[in-house]
Amino acid sequence: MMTSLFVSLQPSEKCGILNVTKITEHGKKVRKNWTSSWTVLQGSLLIFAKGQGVGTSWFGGSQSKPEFTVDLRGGSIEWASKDKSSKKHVIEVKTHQSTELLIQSENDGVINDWYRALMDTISTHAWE
Ligand code: I3S
Repeated sequence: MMTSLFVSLQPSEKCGILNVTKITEHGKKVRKNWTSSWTVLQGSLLIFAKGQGVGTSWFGGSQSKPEFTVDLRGGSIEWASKDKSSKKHVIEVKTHQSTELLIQSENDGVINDWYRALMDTISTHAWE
């Protein structure tokens, strides 16, 4: 008899490499600093680590650690307008603490998947 193994991934759990910059921190505008970041969506948290490239060690490994984390509960996302960035495929993430980030990928399939996952997260993780 066959045994099936089901790996249950929540729709809001996702990881990959994205370009990211903060644009506002606690309501204050900050200078853009685009960096390539290993990005993890886990529960309501969006976690960024320094880009290590695909296939190298991840959190818990010796080479990569979380740099910055935002809680998406109470936040919102939208496609960034042209005045926010000249890049294409840019999502603007606003947190409840008035920190704003831009995340971007050159690949529209990749960024569309992130958009969906972030939307799912924001709509399913309400404040407890
Ligand atoms: O919105 P801005 O200020 O035109 O953003 C650009 C600048 O941050 C620029 O850096 P410097 O002003 O430090 O040279 C960056 O290199 C650009 O990437 C920023 O614009 P985009 O449109 O790429 O988000």
